[in-house]
Amino acid sequence: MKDDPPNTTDLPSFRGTRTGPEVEDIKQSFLDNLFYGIGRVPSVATRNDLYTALALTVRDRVFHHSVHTIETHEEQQARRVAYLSAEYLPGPHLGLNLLNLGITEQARQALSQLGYDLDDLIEQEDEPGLGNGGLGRLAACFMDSLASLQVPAVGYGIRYEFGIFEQTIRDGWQVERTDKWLRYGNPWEVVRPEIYHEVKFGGYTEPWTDEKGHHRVRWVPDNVVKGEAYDTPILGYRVGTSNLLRLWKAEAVESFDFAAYNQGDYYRAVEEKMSSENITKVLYPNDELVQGKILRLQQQFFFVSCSLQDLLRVHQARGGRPENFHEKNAVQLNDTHPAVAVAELMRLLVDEHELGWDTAWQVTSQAIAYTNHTLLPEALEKWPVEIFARLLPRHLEIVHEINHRFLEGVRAKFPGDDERLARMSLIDESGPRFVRMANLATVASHRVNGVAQLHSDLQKKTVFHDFAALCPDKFCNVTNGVNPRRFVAVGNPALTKLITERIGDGWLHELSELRKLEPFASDPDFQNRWREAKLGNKQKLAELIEAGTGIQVNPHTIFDILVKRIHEYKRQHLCVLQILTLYLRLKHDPRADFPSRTFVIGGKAAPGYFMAKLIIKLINAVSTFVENDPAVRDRLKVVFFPGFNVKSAQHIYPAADLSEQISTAGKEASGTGNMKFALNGALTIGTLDGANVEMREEVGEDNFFLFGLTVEQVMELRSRGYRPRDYYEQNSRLREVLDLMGSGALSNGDKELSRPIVDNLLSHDPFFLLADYESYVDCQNQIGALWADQQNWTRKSILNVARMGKFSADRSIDDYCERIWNVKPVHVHVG
Ligand code: NBG
Repeated sequence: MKDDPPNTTDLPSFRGTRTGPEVEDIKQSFLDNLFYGIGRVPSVATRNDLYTALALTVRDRVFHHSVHTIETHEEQQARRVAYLSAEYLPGPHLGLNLLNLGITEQARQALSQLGYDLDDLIEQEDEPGLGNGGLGRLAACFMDSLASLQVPAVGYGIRYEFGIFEQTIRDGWQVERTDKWLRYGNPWEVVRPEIYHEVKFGGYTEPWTDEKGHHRVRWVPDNVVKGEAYDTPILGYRVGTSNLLRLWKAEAVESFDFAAYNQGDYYRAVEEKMSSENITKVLYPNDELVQGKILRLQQQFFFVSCSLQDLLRVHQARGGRPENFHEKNAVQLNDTHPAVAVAELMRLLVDEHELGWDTAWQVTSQAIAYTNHTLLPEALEKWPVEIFARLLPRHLEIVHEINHRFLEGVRAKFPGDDERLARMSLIDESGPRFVRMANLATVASHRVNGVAQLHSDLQKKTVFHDFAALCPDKFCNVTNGVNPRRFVAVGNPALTKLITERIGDGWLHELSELRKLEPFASDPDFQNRWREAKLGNKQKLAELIEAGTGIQVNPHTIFDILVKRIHEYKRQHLCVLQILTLYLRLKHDPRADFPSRTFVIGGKAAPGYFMAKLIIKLINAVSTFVENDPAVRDRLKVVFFPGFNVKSAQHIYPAADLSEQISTAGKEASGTGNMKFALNGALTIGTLDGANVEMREEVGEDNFFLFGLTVEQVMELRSRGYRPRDYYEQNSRLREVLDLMGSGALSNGDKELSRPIVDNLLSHDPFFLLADYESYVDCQNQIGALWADQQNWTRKSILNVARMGKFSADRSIDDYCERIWNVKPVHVHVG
């Protein structure tokens, strides 16, 4: 037996059977994994056994890349990115890993020779729902792109035992069920019991003087929890690089409290184990008031502390010193969830590594950068000082010290401006005291970015106005992007084949190559095939819809789709107003001249967000209402698609004709669903909000359906005094729709059901639905008219795809590397 770790030249070749790319290799290793990986023979193997054997087969090949990546990165000691995110929504791994390895077809053949169907096994995979929506999905797209661009990176996060709830619909209402994604195990992760860090909570601090006479502080915690590393390899597209997603699971430091055990108190002994493990039990759904939820602050601190300790450990193992940590590490905060990293890195550097405050601050502020993902005031995190102090007494002292020094600088620049000081302070003292996490992140970061140009501009005018006045150069923009490998190549094989036949497959590396499609936009043959691909995707979605809801939809109608988290600012209820407008048109004139439509709406509502849940109920009520009316049933369908997640998204985007991006201008930071739809050939109806603005610039205004107020108009209307009831009174069409909603007709005579929505719209309408209604309905009518001209529609669809190159997450990552991280790719050679 050889004990020394092998060096690169000893590593098994990619072409050996265990990790080889040929059909025979895959067949053999699939059977080996079935027999020896999970101890099953084909005659008794369940579908999940077969899936697991295939996943292990693919994982072997991914690990082959991982070991080469680790070796290369160790050798080169390059600067790397640490992406800190409380959420990741990676979606199912199997299909994408096959694509990235370039062995999808070989695997398909290998399985078919054994009598199995690849697509069937791909469908078997449950996805890790470790995030809420766009923010978590963006983190996953970024991990893919970092690896594909060969940027050394590690994603840090939390291994929630229960991810985002599963959504089912009962009697039209959302019902939440726990997401037991680990039920059948997870073949993609490997636990590393030897990589763990201890995380302290509570207790008190005490000053002491070290032998050199320096003033020091010691934190004496109440309890300590252990974070254990679970690693998932993230392979790039057709490259050697496979980076790590390292998620932390909380464990008790001791499995049993032996003192308690010895006293015979068995239950108290196990209690600590249970309460420690609670920390990573469950993901918090967003859009709820989380203020004061101690467990959430525990989660944030837990994963941040593990991650920073881990980074420092690796840095030192590579010969680095704490004072040059920032030279080797770019730490990105994905929103404010990991913002406590600022105080924790300072604590680690000052208290544990004995750096002076100023040096530690240099290191911290040059290492850390922060991405802001929303301007909604209720989503800007702040923690009651009292809770913060109880859980993180040392960190509160550090926050106060940072604040003290920071405010001195502000005072010097703006003497006598106490209001400014109060606004910029890390502590909100206007009422009960809070720690403002966005301010903490902003003060400490060398860069703060928004996620679309409009959002970044608004940031400087609104939430970060004072900070931008102090240091304008700190603020920049990086427009979001999405992963075309997952959302086109894996999700939409028909379109991928068509595109690749015309322009080759270079677009999967460099999305701007899609431009080469432009010359074919009016080519009748290409157009026909384009429509055929779309129709096939719509047929598949129709099957899924029928299986999930029992509703039959006609793939020849316009598939008009709105999928995203349910929120009033995203205005799913504006879409409902449009549906009822069409309904009433049909009732008034059964031969009304507009194309038949299938509306598909999907998304989860936060369990505690009453209005969002009511909107789901309303959509379902409208769905049943039109379905029960034989006079409209064939012209208008409304489907609420239950359980929208990454996996179902991969079937939904490819089937859309029309993408609804209808948030109130100024509210959606970027949106990324908008990009996924357009890349799959949907035309967009949208407001000038988030990344819609840039998408419209790229695809051309003729190829984008714009409606609604601009940000400036919204602000102007608000300051003038918005009176939604005026719109109701002046627009008879709108009045009829709202009256229908309020009449109880949609809900078997129950007038109370939609009352909160109708009342809210008539009296406050904080998201300006009524103000935008007319423009929206007019725009929808134009879209209906265009549908009749299929050639023109298809031409616009092709042009949309051709001009979406900018919205690859690869481009976003390039921008981050250049504008924020100063990190360069490292080529990994796989033998
Ligand atoms: C969301 C925004 C989206 C944006 C994603 C990713 C949060 C806090 N923000 O508009 O609402 O696309 O972040 O940047 O989830």
